[in-house]
Amino acid sequence: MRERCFGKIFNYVILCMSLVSGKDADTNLITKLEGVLKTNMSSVAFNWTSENAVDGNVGPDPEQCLCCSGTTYNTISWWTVDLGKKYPIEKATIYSRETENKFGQLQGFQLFLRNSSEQTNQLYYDDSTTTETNTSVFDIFLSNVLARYLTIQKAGILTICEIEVFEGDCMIGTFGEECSKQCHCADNRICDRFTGQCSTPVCKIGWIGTACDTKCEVDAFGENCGEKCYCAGNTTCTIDYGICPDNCRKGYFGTHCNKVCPDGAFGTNCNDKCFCDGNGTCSKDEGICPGACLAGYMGVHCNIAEKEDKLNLLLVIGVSAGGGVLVIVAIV
Ligand SMILES: [Ca+2]
Repeated sequence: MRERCFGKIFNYVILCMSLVSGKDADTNLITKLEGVLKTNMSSVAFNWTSENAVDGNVGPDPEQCLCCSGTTYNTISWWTVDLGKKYPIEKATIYSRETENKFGQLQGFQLFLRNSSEQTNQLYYDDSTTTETNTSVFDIFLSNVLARYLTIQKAGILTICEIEVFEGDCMIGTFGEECSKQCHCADNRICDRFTGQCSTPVCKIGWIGTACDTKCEVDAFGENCGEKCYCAGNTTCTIDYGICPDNCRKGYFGTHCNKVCPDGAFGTNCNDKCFCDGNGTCSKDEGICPGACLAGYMGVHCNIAEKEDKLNLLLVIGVSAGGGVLVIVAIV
């Protein structure tokens, strides 16, 4: 039970507060979904129709109250309710008819749940395997199973005076209608059943928002998405620790590719150097100097030493084989 009651007002109104989930205390979905849910059963005895098990009247004498659902005798008899949507279910309470011990029209039943019409029924409770007897009210705890359909079945005659289905909390990390949305709270803390607000206002690294359900934008990572990475090409880093899959973008280096190359360095992993004139430094990506090269250097990136350059460009233009004249041209 997740609710706490703090006192009485005028001796009859009890003020209760939900501690974590935001749901109303002990919400009976059968009451909440009146007019929405649909019931059905395998056969109808007398006029004890399937709706009688959800009319709010627990009986217990079906002949007096006309408030119970009852089948005729069949090999397998069943009663089912469709809640319309999936809900996390904390508990189901099933009320038998008066003198159940004499008639045995509920004992030995099985409870099945499923969350879609396509899914096959999943068995969640089998009364035939319990040793408890002389029971007229069955409380079945379901650990917040997400389900839309509940089916009760047994061999022979099935009579149910009332069923109550109590809404629970979504599993950790989920919230919203049908628990279909995901929250990413730090330390796997729970979030509000409806709004997704984390119980502590801290998200897992890489997520932001009240419900911590918004991923860091591209190239952002870390706590509150407060850091930025610069990966090569069209790649981006992981949202938590900011790791690039390959190289850094030209002009950046470091574990997260978020450090700018120091002055005088450029290119992939800042491995190339430039030598610009004066206080100028080249662009960090392509290594272009804003003005002239430093004296003694030349080239697009001002990283070719002129002396070296002269040697490199000393070209043997040709050799005259016939005249035996060797022509050497030095381009300075
Ligand atoms: Ca009833």
